[in-house]
Amino acid sequence: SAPIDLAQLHSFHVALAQSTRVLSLLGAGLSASSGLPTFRGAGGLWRTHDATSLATPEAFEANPGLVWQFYSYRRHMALQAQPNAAHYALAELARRMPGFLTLSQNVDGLSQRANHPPAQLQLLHGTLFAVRCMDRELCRYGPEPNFVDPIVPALAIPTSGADPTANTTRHSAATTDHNHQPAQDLDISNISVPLDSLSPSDLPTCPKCTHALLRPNVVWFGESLPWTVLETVDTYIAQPPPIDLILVLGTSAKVFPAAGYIAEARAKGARVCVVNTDVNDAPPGGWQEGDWFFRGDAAVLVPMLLE
Ligand code: BJW
Repeated sequence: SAPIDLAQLHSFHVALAQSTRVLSLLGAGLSASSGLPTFRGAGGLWRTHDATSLATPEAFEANPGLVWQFYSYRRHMALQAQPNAAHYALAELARRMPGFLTLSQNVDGLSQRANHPPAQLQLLHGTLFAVRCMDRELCRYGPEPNFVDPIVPALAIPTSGADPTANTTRHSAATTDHNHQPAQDLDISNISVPLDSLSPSDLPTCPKCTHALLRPNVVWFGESLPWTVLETVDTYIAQPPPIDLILVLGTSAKVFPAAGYIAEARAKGARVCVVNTDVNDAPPGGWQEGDWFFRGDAAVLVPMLLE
């Protein structure tokens, strides 16, 4: 991390001490030092795998095996990871400030595992650890919590060591090593390989209707965020007194409507504090007078800011 500007840190501490209503908007950078790749940054999950080809309803329709393999890998990684000091500092702030609300774009479950008070945590993009039936009209099963890893045997994560051809040939359920290793042994390039050997019968099936596939309870591009979440956030923003601060932590702030909450909070008079390793990731609309920018690892900086 770059050396912290102590004058800026002091000015932020003064503002936080005078605040009663604070929003935080979390992104993948918050979990980066827990070992989970970000989406768009260096080493990002989607640098070699086109996001829109995996995180859309159309992709699931076209190749549910490939999309499930991607999510099975992400579930496995997230279960291996531990919350970091930033997750704990935010949970602690929530406990001491009733007017604090966290809006998390992260689906990794780490804020929950850091005991963030659930009433002050809104999951904008859902969670990896719940599933629902693809048949929303007749069946409507879920969302139901599900932490089983692998969720079905065919989605066990292959280890790169187990099969020397793992990085160049396609995996089938038959070549999968069920005694999987920690996530860091895994070569992510595996998931870009077409999984034409995975048939729908290998994939998680709805226990209620017993015929439709289950899907992860995340928000894909083109899908609406959960209505209850949108309503809770809108009510929080509309309700007086005005919001004092919005903390924008480890997000590229490129995905809407999440990124739009920064401007909404500003419009209510909030000052903006950004923590990011990349100085170029300005909030939408650019920097403004009175903003704070702390460059570096959120896991180091967030606890310093919130102490
Ligand atoms: C560190 C660090 C360290 C690294 N410390 N920092 C307005 C304008 C244009 C388009 C739209 C618009 N409104 C809606 C759209 C369309 C679309 C959209 O936003 N497109 C944009 C790409 C332009 N939005 C949608 O489709 C949304 N739905 C919608 O609008 O529905 C309308 C509707 C209404 C009614 C009925 C039907 C429809 C849905 C968006 C869902 C996004 N879903 C994903 C996937 C979730 C599942 C999964 O995880 O697989 O959410 S996309 C992906 O991006 C994921 C993330 O939550 C999200 C944000 O990414 P994030 O967290 O910011 O990660 P990165 O990688 O981008 O950034 C990491 C940052 O951390 C970087 O800045 C690093 O520098 C930094 N960093 N290490 C601190 N250690």
